[in-house]
Amino acid sequence: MPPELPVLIVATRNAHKTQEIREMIGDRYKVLDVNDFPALPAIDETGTTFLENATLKAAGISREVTGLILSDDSGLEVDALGGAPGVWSSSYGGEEGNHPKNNARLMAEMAGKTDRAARFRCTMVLAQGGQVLAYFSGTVEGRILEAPYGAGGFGYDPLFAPEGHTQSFAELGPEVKNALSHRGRALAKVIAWLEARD
Ligand code: ITT
Repeated sequence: MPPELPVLIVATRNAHKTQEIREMIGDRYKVLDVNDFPALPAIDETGTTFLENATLKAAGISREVTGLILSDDSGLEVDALGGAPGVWSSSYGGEEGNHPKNNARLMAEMAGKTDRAARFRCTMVLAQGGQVLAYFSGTVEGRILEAPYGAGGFGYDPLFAPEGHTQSFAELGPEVKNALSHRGRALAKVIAWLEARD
């Protein structure tokens, strides 16, 4: 029998985030998320920064579940919108986690804007037993497209083309996205930290 992999629990209800993290972690860890622990309470994201919310999620879940916890708080910052939707990316369209409504609002707000510069940011926090172990961040610069393109990814991916590409994250597919993305860049630092520790 092959040895059991250590477990990493992602403090998210967003299965897309978990899937991307699972693909990038490979066979280093068995990746679960809070959907695998239905009795867990929801964590209120009352922070005003990615780091505050990532810390609330990782520390909160690590008080409830034994083991290594990783949180991901992320969002899209658009220069022409003064950095919005930012920390509030998930509910920009008025309803938490409603990606079509979020994208429709982004398209409406960006109508006629010539400055299309934007970036995704991701902050990750590792925690265990209620204690924060370390935090990491990753950013990818890019631009907001004039219309949605592609069916891959999630969230704002059809509307975001990373620097150096004309296609959206949703068109480029998971391999290219993971290699360039805010989440991929933050997670590479997490993996390096864990490898140095273990
Ligand atoms: P959890 O809090 O349970 O982790 P969530 O989706 O609500 O799930 P956040 O509060 O961090 O997570 O909000 C992140 C939002 O930012 C997400 O819902 C998308 O709207 C957007 N987002 C983050 N990463 C993205 C990505 O890789 N591609 C497209 N949109 C992304």
